[in-house]
Amino acid sequence: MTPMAGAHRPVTFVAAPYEATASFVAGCGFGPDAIAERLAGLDPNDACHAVEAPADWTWVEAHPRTLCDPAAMRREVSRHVREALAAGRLPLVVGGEHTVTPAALAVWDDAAGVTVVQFDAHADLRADYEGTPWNHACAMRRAFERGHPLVQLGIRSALHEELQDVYGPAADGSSGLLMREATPTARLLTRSGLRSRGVEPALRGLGERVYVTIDLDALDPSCAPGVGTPEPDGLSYLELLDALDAVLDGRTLVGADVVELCPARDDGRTALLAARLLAWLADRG
Ligand SMILES: [Mn+2]
Repeated sequence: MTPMAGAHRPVTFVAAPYEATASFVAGCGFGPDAIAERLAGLDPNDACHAVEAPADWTWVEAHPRTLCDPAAMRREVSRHVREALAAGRLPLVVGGEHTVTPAALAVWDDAAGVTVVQFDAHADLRADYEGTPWNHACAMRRAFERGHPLVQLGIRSALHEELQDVYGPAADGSSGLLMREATPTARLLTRSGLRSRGVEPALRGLGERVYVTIDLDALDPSCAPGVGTPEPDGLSYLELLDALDAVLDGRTLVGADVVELCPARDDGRTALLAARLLAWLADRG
């Protein structure tokens, strides 16, 4: 049966304004509100954008912005993601800091069957940071420990120690690394690796079900300045969409998140980009 045009899965945006461990510039707790405003402003009749505003979407607040208890956050985000899935809806989590990702992932019992594809400037593989394992700098370590195959793309800031914990020692110990691989499945393509090799080497043999997490600092600060920990030499918006196209080619998006928008650092362009990105992800659901 041919699906009807526009017959996408309905979407639930799960706002998770969690901000307990910002390490540089605070403010990502205000990210979901800024994105909600831009999402509401997307016009389904806009003729110039390939991606329309999602036709059927709801917005739920997983918890209040003042919440800073990580266990309560995980419980509430998980509950809302689980409810969305049970209702046949695609859950798209809107952060908040990157710590919300492991909370969303907790709903999939078959972790090995759900590959996590992360776009980020930072590896976020630390065992703990500033006294807690629930720091944003540890988000992907938690996902990896849960047993999710992990693909990290566009990384340009990571410590030798955190990489070594997951990937073992670098073959040549150099800082100019392009790609790292580990068993069970984890792959990291640095920004340089992504530029020189393209995304395909990181996607070989990837499973069919994918959860995508996008830390907005994966993008170049020139197009996404509104983040708490900006890093030079990021992806362009188009590069990100092209890479996402490759990731989702022949694969199913089970859920996704867009995190780390910091409105205090933004002039509006990052919030708009985040809203368009979420509409794009909704379109792939
Ligand atoms: Mn991150």
